[in-house]
Amino acid sequence: MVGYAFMGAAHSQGWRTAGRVFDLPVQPVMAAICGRDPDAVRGAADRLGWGAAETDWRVLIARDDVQLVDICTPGDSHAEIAIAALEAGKHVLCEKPLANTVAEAEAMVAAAERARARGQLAMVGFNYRRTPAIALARRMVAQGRLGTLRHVRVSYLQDWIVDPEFPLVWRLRKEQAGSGALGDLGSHIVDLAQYLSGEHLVGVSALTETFVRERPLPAGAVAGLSASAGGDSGGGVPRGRVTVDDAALFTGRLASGALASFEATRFAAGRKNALSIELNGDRGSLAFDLERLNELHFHDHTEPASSAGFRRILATEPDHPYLEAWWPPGHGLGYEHTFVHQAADAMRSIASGALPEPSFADGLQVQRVLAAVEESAEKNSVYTPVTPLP
Ligand code: SOE
Repeated sequence: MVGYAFMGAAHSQGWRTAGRVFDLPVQPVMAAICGRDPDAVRGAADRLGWGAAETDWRVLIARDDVQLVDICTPGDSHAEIAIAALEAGKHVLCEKPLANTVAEAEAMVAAAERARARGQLAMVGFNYRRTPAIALARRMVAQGRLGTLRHVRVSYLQDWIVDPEFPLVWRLRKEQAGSGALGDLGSHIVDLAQYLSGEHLVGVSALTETFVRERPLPAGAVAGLSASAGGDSGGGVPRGRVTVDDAALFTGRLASGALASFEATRFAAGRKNALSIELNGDRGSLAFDLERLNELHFHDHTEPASSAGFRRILATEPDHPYLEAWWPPGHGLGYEHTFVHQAADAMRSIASGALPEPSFADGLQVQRVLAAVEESAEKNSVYTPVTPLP
């Protein structure tokens, strides 16, 4: 694994646990973790359960005991590491969004296609697909339970930068993160909208905003979503420019003609990690809320109006996706389990040779939607087509 901050810890939890819960055809072995600071990466290796620590990712991918490289770094290094790892014959799992630009994502897809011919995996880490209730929703849509889809309504709301004195961490710098709430949160909900509907977005109309344009520079390294500003030596804390969006709102058209709406923001005070989805079809609707992630709400519109209405399905039963290996019925799962499921699915794809989902091509498709959103926002919401995959 390259990177060991918040996402590195989450992915490590997945690798540590997957083979102990699921009956996997091949087992993950946590060979080595990589980061630039020798003491910090050694500490992370011990804490997270990795066998060795490296300070240069090129050395990591050259190791004979490394067969898969898991990339958990900021987006500006995804393409370089992923392409080098694939060319070195390694499988790759890359954290979302796949890249910072469409051009990088295209180069990654080309490398993934060459690698696929050699039997290598290239998968992107849209972990929420692996929430049992979301995977169940996908199954129900594919079974036709919603009929013809009319609407997809998704939002992903956080509030960790509402305070204008929250420092200028890497996630607020375009050169490292590519974009702000759009790439970080918007990429998840675009992926989920397309995954759940089974369709691609064909065009979007968008607004983006950066509410706080300057912030104090951070004190030292930052992991996760908390940080403090640099020390004040009398002259005030130095400040820098925020170069990404704080919020992105957009509407979109799916290939079938269904309409979708999206909201991604880090300025929804009181909303910590609130991802909600609703799908409406002519035969029914589904609703999901990440803050109650074991529940899926279903309305069957074919039932008599006198008794129809949303009912709660607890996605905790043995025949629900991923639940066969967990606790007895009704004993719920949490955020971290999505990473366990991701690790298990990666192992299964490697063993079967099946194209992993989501693939790098899926990641590129999302990247093209994000680019269309940015283009539309620059043109004051002009409807902008999404370049289709070949
Ligand atoms: C920060 O907004 C973040 O950590 C995202 O980067 C993750 O993808 C999401 O799962 C939680 O929030």
